[in-house]
Amino acid sequence: MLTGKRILVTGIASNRSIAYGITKALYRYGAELAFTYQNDKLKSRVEKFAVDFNSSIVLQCDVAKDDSIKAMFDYLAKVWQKFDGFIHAIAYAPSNQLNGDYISTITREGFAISHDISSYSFVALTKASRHMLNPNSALVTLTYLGAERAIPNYNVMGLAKASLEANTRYMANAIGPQGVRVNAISAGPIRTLAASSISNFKKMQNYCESVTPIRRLVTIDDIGNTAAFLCSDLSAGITGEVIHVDGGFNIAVMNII
Ligand code: 0WD
Repeated sequence: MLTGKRILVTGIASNRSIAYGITKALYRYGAELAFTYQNDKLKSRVEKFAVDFNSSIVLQCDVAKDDSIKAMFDYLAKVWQKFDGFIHAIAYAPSNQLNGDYISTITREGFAISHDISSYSFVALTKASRHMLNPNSALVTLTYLGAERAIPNYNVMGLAKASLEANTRYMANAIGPQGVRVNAISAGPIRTLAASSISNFKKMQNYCESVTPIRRLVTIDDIGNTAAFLCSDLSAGITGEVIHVDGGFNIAVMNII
């Protein structure tokens, strides 16, 4: 399904990361992979993962900095002049933004950082690499239901995800004529490093599990399989979409009765 496709994966922080589940699926379906890591703390870990997926392309990239994005793609261009898309699995808000009453908690700085790292970075990566993207490339990002509904403690990250979803549509419209598709996966809650900074995350997962139509939480492999489909030509007619991979949680209400 992905043989001959070269895909760059961002946002692996551990083997629990959604990006790790996506990597497993992309590799299983035949993609050739390259990876980025945010900082030196994550370097050796991502290098080890890369070996498992038969890749030697592991590049530093902090999406908060345009120089870092440019340097990463300059380096990538030396090994891959052209490639077929990337996975954007990056988000950040200061932890003091993700706990308590939304109005009291939000700050101008928290708003700016969360939107910069969690939404702007998606188009920033695209701006810096569009000349390297083959026709039939696919860009995939990760969002959450907090973009559409008010969810306790998710707070400003919900606004940033709403921005990311609009970004997905604007990017899809702008780059579609070049043959590139852009989609988002709205994942159900999964215990990862990023999720651990959200207060009462476990409680939220227990609730989800009990009311979700499929009566289980989704896994990084569920997300990975959908990402592989979105990167493949099987999804050639889909762009600008937000696809929920949440076991149907978003379509149901009243399941506690
Ligand atoms: O329940 C969940 N875990 C959900 C996550 C539900 C729905 C969506 N998502 C989204 C997240 O919001 C994010 O966009 O999925 C994406 C991946 O998140 P994840 O797999 O849950 O989290 P994690 O394994 O922590 O990876 C996110 C990584 C960072 O990890 P840490 O924990 O070190 O912050 O994003 C990276 C970093 O590696 N990251 C950056 N990368 C480059 N430059 C930056 C940055 N400035 N900031 C964060």
